Amino acid sequence: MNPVKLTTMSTVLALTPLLVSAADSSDPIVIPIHNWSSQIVMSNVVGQIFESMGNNVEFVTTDSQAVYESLRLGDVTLELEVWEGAFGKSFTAALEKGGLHDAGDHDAVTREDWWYPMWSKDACPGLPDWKALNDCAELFATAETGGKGRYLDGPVDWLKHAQEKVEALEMDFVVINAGSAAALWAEIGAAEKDNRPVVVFNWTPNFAEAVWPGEFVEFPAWEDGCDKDPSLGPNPDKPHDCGNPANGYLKKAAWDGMPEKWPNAYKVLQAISFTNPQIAEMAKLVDIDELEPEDAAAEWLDANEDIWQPWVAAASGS
Ligand code: TMO
Repeated sequence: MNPVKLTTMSTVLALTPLLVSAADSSDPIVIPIHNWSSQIVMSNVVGQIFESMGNNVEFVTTDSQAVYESLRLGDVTLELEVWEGAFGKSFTAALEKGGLHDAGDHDAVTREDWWYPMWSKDACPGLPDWKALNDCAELFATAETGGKGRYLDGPVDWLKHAQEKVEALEMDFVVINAGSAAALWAEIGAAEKDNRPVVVFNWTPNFAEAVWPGEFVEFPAWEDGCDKDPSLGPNPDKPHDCGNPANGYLKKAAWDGMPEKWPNAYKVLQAISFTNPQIAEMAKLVDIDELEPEDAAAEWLDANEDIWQPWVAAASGS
């Protein structure tokens, strides 16, 4: 190709954006997948929406804390479920370093904390107060916890700081990490058979609330910075002496390069906002109906065109 032609072509290319809206790159949009069902299904839902717009999509399984560093570097393109309780700290730290940004809130309000099914309260009627829970600690003891209560926490990458909380509040509980979300549901299901008191990590929105009525333990109320500043919360010498936010956010996050590289997909990402019932339903399709995440996503999209098609229309029409 001679230089004259090149010049002509780049002139045409330079004018193109004025005539038609910019096209998305054909490189894959990389969507990270973690270890709880709503996030996996939602990621597939959004991936299938992008594919329906002609985009290429790639899913990668990543650690749910390390993902914020990957996002800063552009190794993954977006994150669909930034839960304030579990990931607020990692997300904020990554924002301060730069390279990713807040791509807006979902409508959903979230909570993640110690939780029990209602039969635990029959055995320990002072619940949901955390001091009452602590006074009942031995009711929650098992052979492995030596007279102290057993608290089954989530997988380690959700970093709930339960051990620090137990120490800061001087609780008679032993923290055990579940290997997977499924291990939490197995623990509740096994306890249900003989109404054995249990306390486990749980969250909302989730499928579990439709299966096992229950409540969150009420710890000293969350104050911003309670996870860092010892002076906040009842123990003046230690951080982590309060509950997680009771009305937490659920955010979307994006790599800073996304708007320029995939402008149409980015507009859809901005428009996306899921509600509590929608997210609980996504988890249910996998955890109760036992669909594969991909099929759960296809089913969700089929049943909810009125919800997601306007997001796509708004992005392409403007
Ligand atoms: C991150 N999670 C929703 C499982 O708490």
